[in-house]
Formats: sequence, structure tokens, C-alpha cells
Amino acid sequence: MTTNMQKNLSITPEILDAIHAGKPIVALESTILSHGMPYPQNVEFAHKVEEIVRGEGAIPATTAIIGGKLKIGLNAEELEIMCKAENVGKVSRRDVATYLATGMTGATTVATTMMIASMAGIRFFATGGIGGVHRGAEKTMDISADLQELANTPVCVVCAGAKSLLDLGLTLEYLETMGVPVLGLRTDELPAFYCRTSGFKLDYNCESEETVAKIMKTKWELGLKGGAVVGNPIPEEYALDYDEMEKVITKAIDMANEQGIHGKALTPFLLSHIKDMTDGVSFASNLQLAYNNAVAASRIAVAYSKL
Ligand code: PSU
Ligand code: MN
Repeated sequence: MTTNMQKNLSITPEILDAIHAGKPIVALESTILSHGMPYPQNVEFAHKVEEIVRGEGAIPATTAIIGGKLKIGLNAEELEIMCKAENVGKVSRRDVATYLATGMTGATTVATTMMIASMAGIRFFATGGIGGVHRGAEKTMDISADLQELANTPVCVVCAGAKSLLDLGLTLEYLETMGVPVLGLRTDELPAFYCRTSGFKLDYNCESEETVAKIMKTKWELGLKGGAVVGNPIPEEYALDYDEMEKVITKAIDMANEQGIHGKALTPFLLSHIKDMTDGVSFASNLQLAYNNAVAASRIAVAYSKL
């Protein structure tokens, strides 16, 4: 880490010790809190997901930008700020320097969380779903910066695939072009967030977290840049019906088009309307799949630390 990086980075003593000791650490993002879940349920989620990581023997590292500082590890008060989300922006890679230079507060997306994690040498990250190529991107060019980050930054992102509000086929094509491994964890298909399957086959079905750890170790030992996506399906008992969700998602996309919603506002708009239209059932699933990813990411990080 350079001195200039250190100037902008604030890491909790616990996480700093863990980094130096080579202990397993799991990064967690804050956009899922500020722009993906309602308050105050997100507070309970933020604490529980950290407890789950600890329960698996890893150290949780939630990231955010608060008052112009890159934060790795948030205390209860800081988690509250991110969950309340008053004057809390959504920060992707392009926004980072502006937020730091002008002292703003913002939630980190998958792209920014990867970026901050890698500055501290943190290699594993659990979230709900990644951003990707939006439906209609051949016209709008709306492709999440998450995909470029995966191509360039050495962090392994454990997720439930992506919501089918994205074009999952094009998202996989983009990742292939960019050289990003997409690994199924005990699945043959890219999971579609609320649903265990998407119809899109993956080339690799890893039978264990240790296999994922070995693949990551090999990739980084070779000096191959970038990260990987691990697709971890939602537990059966919380999975929602694909066709039902498809209807809801299509309706949300139509509403966004009618209202001219685009750019960084699109994903939060779709998420909140999907939640409203499903009476909170989808929210319960969202919590469970994120917990499930926290378990898997922790186990991968623990296995990696033993290799
Ligand atoms: N997908 C979800 N929930 C989320 C996000 C995506 O199901 O909370 C968030 C993540 O932080 C992701 C970001 O990195 O949205 C992608 O936004 P965009 O499409 O504007 O890059
Ligand atoms: Mn976008």
C-alpha cells in the first residue's frame, strides 16, 4: 500500500491485524445496504451478515466512503449511517476520487468494494448479486462497471449470480471476453439471484469451497490479473418461482423505460419496484441468499488461508 493510499484509507485495528497475520477476511459492500434494502431492516442484516462471517472463522470487512475517507470495517454508528442512507450516494469507480476530494459519503458498489478491498490485500467478497449487462444494452450501452472491475482487480466475488433484470447471457459473454472465470459452487448454471437456475450453463461446477480457493490461488500465482465470479445458488427453501419473478422484473423494466430512468439510478429503481411488487417476499429471499453467500465466501477465504 502506498502512503498516498494510506492517507485516504481507514482500516479498523482488527482488520489491520488480520491482514498482517494473513487471516481470512471477507469484504462486504454497502450499496446493498444504502440502495438495495429498506431501513431499518438493513441494520439487522448488516450486523447479522458480519456475525455469519465471524461464525465461519473469518473477519468481516464492510466497506464505505464516509466523510471523504475510504473505510474498511464499519462500527455500529457507521453502519447506521449507511443504512439510514441520508445524503449517501452510490459510488462506483468513476465517483471515488470526487467523493474523497470533496468529503462526501457514499455506498460502495461491487466495483468499488473490490477496488478498496484489493488496496488492503483482501481477496474475497460476499454480496447478493453483481451488476452486469442490462437488457437492451446494445442500444443504451448500460454495462455495469462491476464487470470491468472483475477483469482488472484481484478479488473473488461470491454472489447468487445476478438478477434477470440484466441480460444474463450477454453478461456471461462480456465476462468471457474479459477473461473472468465464472465458477458455479455446486451448480451447473449461473444462478439468477432469487432462482437457483437461469438456463445459462457454466463451464465449471466446483464441488467444494476448497476447489474455488485452489483455482483462485492458481490464477493469482500465475500473475493473471482480475478476479472471479462464484455463483452460489439461493437455498432451495427460499428460492422463488422463475416465471413469476420474470413477470415482475419485466414490469419494473417497462416502468423504468416509461419514466426515463437510466444510468446509476436504474439498478436501485428496479430493485425497489421489484420489492414493492412482490410484497416483500423477494426481500426475505434477498436476505437469505446474501447470508448464504457470506457463509460460502468465508469458507473459501478460510480454505485459501490454509493452502
Ligand atoms: N444487484 C442487486 N442488488 C444490488 C446491486 C446489484 O441485486 O444492491 C448493487 C451492487 O452494489 C452492484 C450495483 O455493484 O448495484 C450495480 O449498479 P450498476 O448497475 O449501476 O453498476
Ligand atoms: Mn449502469
